[in-house]
Parts: sequence; structure tokens; C-alpha cells
Amino acid sequence: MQEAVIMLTRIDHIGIACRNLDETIAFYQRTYNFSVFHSEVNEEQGVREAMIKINETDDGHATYLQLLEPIRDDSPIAKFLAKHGEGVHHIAFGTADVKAAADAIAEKGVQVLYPEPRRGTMGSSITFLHPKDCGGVLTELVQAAASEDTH
Ligand code: CMX
Ligand code: CO
Repeated sequence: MQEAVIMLTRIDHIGIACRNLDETIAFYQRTYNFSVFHSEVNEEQGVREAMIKINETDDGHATYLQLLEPIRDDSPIAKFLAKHGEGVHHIAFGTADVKAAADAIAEKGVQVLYPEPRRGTMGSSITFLHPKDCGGVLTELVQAAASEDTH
């Protein structure tokens, strides 16, 4: 049987855990002149977040920094901050088909945290791969919403 080709076509974002979103945005603004492209609250993920757009990518989307502040003590970001402090929390690869990519990766023995993708930033569909199966790197897969405006 021929192996499925998994198309991950960009770094969609790097997720950064912080305790204070406004102070972290201010750091990126004053240090690099970066500005916030989009912000939202994702209740299910337990975060307030801000996306800083870094560059557009060959596949018609973009690469971002995702700054994440917890809104609940039992959320993944709150747990991570308590254990590791502030810093890089995950990397996210972009794909045109998150479900197909996740299914193909699961076949390789990597634990997919959401077999059915959930709602991510800007209406995207997301899932995560367990860090214990990925060399200690929490890895997200992202399929951008059809209407994502990267301009
Ligand atoms: N990177 C690397 N390792 C991590 C990690 C991370 N971000 N988060 C947890 N771990 C490690 C822990 O250090 C721990 O390792 P040890 O067993 O060696 O101590 C192990 O994974 C278990 O960690 P835990 O603190 O007990 O946490 P849980 O098992 O309850 O949860 C995880 C871990 C990955 C399942 C959970 O964080 C999760 O479901 N993440 C996906 C959702 C998410 O992160 N949402 C926020 C971002 C939303 C977005 O990007 O839009
Ligand atoms: Co993310």
C-alpha cells in the first residue's frame, strides 16, 4: 500500500504562553515594531490571544506569533505556566486538510488529541499532537478558514 502524502505547507504560528497578554503585546511592539493583526477569546481553549502576523507564505496564508494568556486556572496554558513559566508553548503547521493530515499522522503512532478537529483562531480548524510523541514539542495542525483575510 502506498503511504499517504501529508502536506504541511507552512509554519502557521508559534504559540507563546504569557501571564499578561497586554504586557507581552507591548514587548513585541516596542522591541520589534510588531502590531496585533487579530485578537479573540477562545473559551473552549481557555485563552485570550493575540495574533501577530510576521510574513505571508507561499501557500497564500501567513505565519504568526500567537500570544496566549489563560482565562481559567484549569486550562492548558495555565497548567503550562505553573509548571514551566512563560515561553514557547507549541508550534503549529498549516495544512489544507487538517483531518486528513491528522488521520495520516495518527497511523504513524502519534497521539492526536482531537480526532475531530476543533475551532481555532480566526475560524480555523485545529488539532494537536501529544508532545510526548513529538520529542517534547506540542504540535498543532491548522486548516485556515476559507475566508481568512491575511492582508
Ligand atoms: N510542550 C511540551 N511538553 C508539554 C507541554 C507543552 N506545551 N504541555 C505539557 N507538556 C508535558 C508536561 O511537561 C508533562 O511532562 P512530564 O510527564 O514529563 O512531566 C506532560 O506533557 C503532561 O503534562 P501535564 O502538565 O500533566 O498536562 P496534561 O497532560 O494535562 O496536558 C496536553 C498536556 C498537551 C495534553 C494539553 O496541554 C493539551 O491538551 N494541549 C492542547 C490544547 C492547548 O494547548 N490549547 C492552548 C492553545 C490553543 C491554541 O493554540 O489555539
Ligand atoms: Co496555536
